[in-house]
Amino acid sequence: MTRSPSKLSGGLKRTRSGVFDKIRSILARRKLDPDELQELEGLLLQADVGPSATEKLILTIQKSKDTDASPLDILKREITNLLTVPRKPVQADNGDPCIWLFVGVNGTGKTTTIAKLGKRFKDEGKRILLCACDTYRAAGSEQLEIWAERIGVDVVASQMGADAAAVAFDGVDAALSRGSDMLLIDTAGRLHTRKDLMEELLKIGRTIGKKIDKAPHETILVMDATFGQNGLQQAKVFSEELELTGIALCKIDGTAKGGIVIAVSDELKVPVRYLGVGEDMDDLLDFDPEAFATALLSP
Ligand SMILES: Nc1nc2c(ncn2[C@@H]2O[C@H](COP(=O)(O)OP(=O)(O)O)[C@@H](O)[C@H]2O)c(=O)[nH]1
Ligand SMILES: [Mg+2]
Repeated sequence: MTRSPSKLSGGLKRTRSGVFDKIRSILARRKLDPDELQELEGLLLQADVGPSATEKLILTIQKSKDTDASPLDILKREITNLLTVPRKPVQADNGDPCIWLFVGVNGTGKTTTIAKLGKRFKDEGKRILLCACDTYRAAGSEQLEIWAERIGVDVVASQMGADAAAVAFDGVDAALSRGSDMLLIDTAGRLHTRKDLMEELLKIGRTIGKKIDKAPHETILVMDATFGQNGLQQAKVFSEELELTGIALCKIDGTAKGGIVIAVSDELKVPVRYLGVGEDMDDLLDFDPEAFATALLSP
């Protein structure tokens, strides 16, 4: 995100001009009285920061009321802290393709995010292969195939109704035989039940792991920022079942409640890695906690 601060502040426009404008004006005062603190608490909740993170932020401001630091700086620092979740990277063994699995509810932005990342990695000179395991919906594979053609990378796909783990198996085979650097695997977001979906995702994971030690190396949960606290509840289900290594939070441009990023980091303890700020291919930003906190609290 440091690379494109203006894209970041553009993506956060709705959030900044909504609740965070009000938050900024309260914080502009040097000392906050109890009423102002309560107002601030209400605004943070309104911005979807969530009860747990809101409480931490308010407590930090309260505790530092006798210091010289401005409430705005304190809030910025504490938001940065809450957003800083350490990564636990799993390195691919030498020569193995790096396997990334993308999971999440339907419509959150999985396929689009894979296309954005696929293009980015390709532009960096990596050999990219995509794999379409959303065999549940007719359009599931097609969308990924269309993106693959647009960004000029290959894709392994199958018929609707095919066994998703079998498609993942073929994808890994193809990545190995073609010497791909990375395999990005798209998955379904909805099956008959939540249990079916989780079992399918776990089966895909096991299948990949049998072929390549330590794979999948990344399991990215794709979330829709406009879902707010509901999205967070859905995310908890995924994080209970799967070893998530990161979160891509899409459609931050479409919400005034960008505070959800803080709730997600605080409650899931999974690092937000990417922010989706639009539908174009270059509308995906690397997440940087400090840059985010600064952009959130800037006019
Ligand atoms: N505004 C905006 N739209 C997005 C973003 N990411 C994805 N979308 C749109 O969200 C819709 C669903 O995305 P898709 O990738 O098909 O979701 P999937 O069902 O999880 O694969 C599409 O119309 C995308 O263009 C984003 O960051 N911002
Ligand atoms: Mg999709």
